[in-house]
Amino acid sequence: MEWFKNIYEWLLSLFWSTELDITLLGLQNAGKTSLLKAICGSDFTPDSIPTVGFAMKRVKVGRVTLKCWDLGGQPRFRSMWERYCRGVNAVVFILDSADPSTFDTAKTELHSLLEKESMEGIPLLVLGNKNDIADAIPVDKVIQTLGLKEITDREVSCYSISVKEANNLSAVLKWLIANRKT
Ligand SMILES: Nc1nc2c(ncn2[C@@H]2O[C@H](COP(=O)(O)OP(=O)(O)O)[C@@H](O)[C@H]2O)c(=O)[nH]1
Ligand SMILES: *[C@@H]1O[C@H](CO)[C@@H](O)[C@H](O)[C@H]1NC(C)=O
Ligand SMILES: [Mg+2]
Repeated sequence: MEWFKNIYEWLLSLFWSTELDITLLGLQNAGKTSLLKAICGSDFTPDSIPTVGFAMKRVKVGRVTLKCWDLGGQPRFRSMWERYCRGVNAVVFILDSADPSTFDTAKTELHSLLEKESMEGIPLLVLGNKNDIADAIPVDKVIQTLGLKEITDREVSCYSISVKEANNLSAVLKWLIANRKT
């Protein structure tokens, strides 16, 4: 539908013109790179940060900076996370909601991240990705599985999305524009 596409494009331009520093995290295979590509389109040209020592991608478009890396499996780089999360306007945590084998680790990683001093008060958006897959758990199950009700010290929201089908990507952009910590 043409009008729908235009609203999405209008939202995207509003998004890129908002001063935003966002960290996008999740386990490997959750859909981080796909999400970056989906919202950046042809502007997707990440720089890697060679001095960092772990695989972080950074994309800058307009007034938005998105920093992204895999959680899990690299505990010795945890101090780096502090550095790259400090002062961000929002944290986006993405889960593969169709892969139950990752749920426990995802919950542990998310909660240990939120304990970090640099994360204090930073709004959190949790995305249950791959809702185009029949087995994907619905949003209430994502909330339960990740223990999101236990998080009471900040703004938390959760959407069920599909990067592949572009389900709820508008809601993600709207949330980030409206709920960023300024
Ligand atoms: N079915 C489906 N597959 C997806 C979706 N998003 C990502 N994928 C696939 O999941 C795999 C991992 O995605 P990727 O973006 O590389 O995950 P990352 O490791 O978090 O960066 C790839 O094969 C993607 O094509 C989605 O919404 N639905
Ligand atoms: C959008 O997100 C809401 C809340 O997570 C969910 O109930 C709904 O099914 C999602 N819609 C689509 C099209 O994915
Ligand atoms: Mg990736």
